[in-house]
Amino acid sequence: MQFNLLFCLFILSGTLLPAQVVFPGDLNNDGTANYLDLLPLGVAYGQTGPIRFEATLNWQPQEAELWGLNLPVSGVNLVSVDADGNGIIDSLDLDAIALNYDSLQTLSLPPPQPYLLTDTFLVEERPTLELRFNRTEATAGDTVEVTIFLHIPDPSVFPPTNPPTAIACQIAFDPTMINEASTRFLAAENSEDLMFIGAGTNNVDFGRSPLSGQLEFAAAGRGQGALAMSRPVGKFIIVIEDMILLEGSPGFDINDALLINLNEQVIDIQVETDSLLIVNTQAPAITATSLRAYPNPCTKSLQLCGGSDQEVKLFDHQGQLLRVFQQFGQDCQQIDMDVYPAGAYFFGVQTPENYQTLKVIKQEE
Ligand SMILES: [Ca+2]
Ligand SMILES: [Ca+2]
Repeated sequence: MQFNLLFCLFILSGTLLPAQVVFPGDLNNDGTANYLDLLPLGVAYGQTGPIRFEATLNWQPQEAELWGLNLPVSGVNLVSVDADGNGIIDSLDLDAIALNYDSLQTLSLPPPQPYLLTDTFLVEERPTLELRFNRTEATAGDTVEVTIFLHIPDPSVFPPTNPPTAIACQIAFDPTMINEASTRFLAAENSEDLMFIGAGTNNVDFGRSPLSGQLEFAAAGRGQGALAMSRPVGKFIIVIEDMILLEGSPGFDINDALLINLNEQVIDIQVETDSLLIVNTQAPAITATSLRAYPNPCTKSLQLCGGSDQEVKLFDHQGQLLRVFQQFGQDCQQIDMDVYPAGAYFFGVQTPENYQTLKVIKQEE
């Protein structure tokens, strides 16, 4: 009888799936814990499997039993996605990503592989990931709220069984203009259904030091099509540096945007960034060199005065240089604005005393 029981146990253990080695926080088993690890969490949310005995969130190799499910495209076993090893994939597994952010590993089994999503879900009208600033102009010390907004032009293109569920991107900017120690990520409005992770160079929440001038962000639904229609997916607060040497655009840009659906297929996406202009509002006293323009607002042309014997630059509201010309003596000169669309423009001049900008508005005729 005892022999039979032992035999049965032997047979059972032979059918158990082989042990894996996982690192908590490297959910996609690509060798590091970072924002991309939120994508598998969105896809596999709510799945359950064997718990990991003596699980810890410490960044160390941990043996675990293979789960019976893999991620659909990358093929990563769900045992890696259950980062805290409690047998259920949910938002608590986010902690392991945050705790071990940017840690590297080569000892997982199977060994780490690049996270390659090779399947594309084709849509005619591409979604757009946008950076929306709550103001168009800011100056030293100002706080700017930036909404990361996902625009889905036609929600009906996504089958209800396979909606977009997770998004990730990097956001680049000019670090000399932004006080990076003050950057903070927040949940977007009405986003109880979204998990998110955001990291910056000085973000103490994650205790890391990646490249200056870069943020990393990801948001994911909880195993549902949380991203099947237009909505804000995240938000961050930036503070403009107290000492600004240059005026113009802080160069915010979205890179490597990745939108995936529940089947872990990639949906082609475009990116767009609102304009933000950093200006110096510490207005200098009017001197012979002070720039003045009239009429302002203008329609076809304006008279630009001041800036004597200096090179004057004309920028659009995004900080793009449009034209460079010379001011002579105390004279005013007529600037033709007919060639530009309606909107805000800036003249900039480096005088012997300071750098000045002058905002002018061009109106429709
Ligand atoms: Ca990873
Ligand atoms: Ca878990």
